[in-house]
Amino acid sequence: MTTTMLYPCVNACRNFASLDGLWQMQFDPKNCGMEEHWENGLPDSFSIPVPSSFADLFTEREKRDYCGDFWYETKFYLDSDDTKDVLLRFGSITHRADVYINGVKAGSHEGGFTPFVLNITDLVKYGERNRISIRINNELNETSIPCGTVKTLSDGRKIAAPYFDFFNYSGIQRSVHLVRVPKESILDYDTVITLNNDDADISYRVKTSGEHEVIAYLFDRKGNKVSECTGKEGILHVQNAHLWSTEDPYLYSIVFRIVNDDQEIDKYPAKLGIRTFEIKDGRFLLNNKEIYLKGYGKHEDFEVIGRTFNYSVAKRDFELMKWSNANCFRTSHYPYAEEWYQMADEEGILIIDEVPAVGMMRSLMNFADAKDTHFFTAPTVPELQKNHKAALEEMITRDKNHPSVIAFSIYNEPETYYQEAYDYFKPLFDYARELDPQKRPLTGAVELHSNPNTCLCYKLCDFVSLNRYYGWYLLGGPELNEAEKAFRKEMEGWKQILDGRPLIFTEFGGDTYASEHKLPSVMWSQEYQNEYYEMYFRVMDDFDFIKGELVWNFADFQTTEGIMRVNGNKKGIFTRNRQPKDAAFLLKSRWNHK
Ligand code: CKU
Repeated sequence: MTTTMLYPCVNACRNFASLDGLWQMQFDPKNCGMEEHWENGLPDSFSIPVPSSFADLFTEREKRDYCGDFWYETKFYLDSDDTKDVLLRFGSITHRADVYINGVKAGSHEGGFTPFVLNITDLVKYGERNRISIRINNELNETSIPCGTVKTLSDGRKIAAPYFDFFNYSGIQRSVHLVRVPKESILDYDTVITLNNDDADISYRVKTSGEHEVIAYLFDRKGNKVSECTGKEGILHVQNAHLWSTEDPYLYSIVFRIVNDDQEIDKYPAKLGIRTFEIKDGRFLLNNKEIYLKGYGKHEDFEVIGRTFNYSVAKRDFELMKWSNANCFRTSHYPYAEEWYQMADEEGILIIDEVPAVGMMRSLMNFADAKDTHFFTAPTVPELQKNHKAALEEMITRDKNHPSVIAFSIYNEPETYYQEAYDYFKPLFDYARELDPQKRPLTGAVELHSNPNTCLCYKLCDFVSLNRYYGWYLLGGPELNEAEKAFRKEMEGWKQILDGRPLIFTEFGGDTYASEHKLPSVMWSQEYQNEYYEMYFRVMDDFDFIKGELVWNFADFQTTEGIMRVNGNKKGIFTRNRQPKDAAFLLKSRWNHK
């Protein structure tokens, strides 16, 4: 059978077992694992939690900063069941993996932020213990996203040198599932919603691995069946549809069944929100009503757990977003764990979903040293584009049915001012439009060098997304008034060329130390963070093509070490342990009426 990215579920037809827990791990700095056949058993391993970002678990710098090959191993047991296939599903492995079952290669995957699924039915020994061995590699390069490089130290040790501003957390960072599905099963589905007055039509398509009939059902929250349709494609009519919105994130259940007369072959249930999202006359419309985007650029990042998904941290983040009257976040700079999207559907928070296309300029100092690196002329570009395309496909395939996902972001801060960049991105935008059944708006975020006079790629976007640091990286502190003037001038430029596209800010902010207060303000103080944001809001409110503001960042987060960062990026509105800085109250009050 072909693989499926559907999130695992349990019912009479299918089930799963979690393989999360303590696995075995071994670093392979000499790259001898392959030669010595570590796929048949790790010679000198230690235990490690799965899922986890391994870096911050250790007390030794060499382990935290480890870059290169490393191996994971665990065992599992399965009873035989001839009626089902066995799938091994990884929520993500960062950045690439070769997977072996009982010493036999089962598959590989490139890209650290999307799931991959291997059909291991023929590799499993039933009624016996089985071994999963994985060779993982976390090196950065210019052929895969996110981009960066590797520095080799004089003792031969490698360290990651990202062209981006977040720590290169890696390992098996998301859950692992052993999934059992019927031989003939549901592989994927998509939905497109249209509203007709009070009613809605849900056009659906289901992909299965067989030829039997499919029936689709829609149930309301109380479990009452509200619609039914037979066929692999069809329309579920919903009378008096209860719409999904940020104020009232009502979710129905959509259920697909494969049937053979009275026999149920497979069944897959999922949540479904009835909503439309589009751009019209330069405005964002959610269910035909204008919506202004308010919120954050985020990271998957927390003390000790790094980028590992944790329900409690995520719940706290959603509570803080709602407390501050935000309605949206961008998954800067990579697709997040699937549970984020499930929770956003429930909580009524909108998502701009971003592919890990970050670091597309050669910068080792958080972009301050980067400009004109002619990134898109390198011989690595065709391979990079192939991996970028695959990451896009995996993200859109995975996330296309979430009501919370309103847009896809195809890049963060590449050098968009070269024809080569346009030629690189054009096919990726075309492909994304083809892949998304809901035809969500597409965007990409750009830094200051991509401005109205230089940017060639904004024309590919349905809305323009700007990352701007007037008053921080340039014209900061005593020059804040000058920053405001320069900022206004740039906005006048965009006004001339947007041609009906809305413009939003996907980043603006300044590093702020939570313990720092000063009157009059200085950069890094809480007072300055407030003044900085007040200046931005003054300017933004004077330009009506601006339709959203996502501040940078939701919370302080870990980065690579360097003179630009004080144990991480401190632009958070909240501290890394999720307590408010003063600016949180400013945003809360503004977003209460914006
Ligand atoms: C942020 C030009 C802005 C680039 N932007 C990218 C983001 O990942 C960084 O964290 C800047 C910053 O705080 O410098």
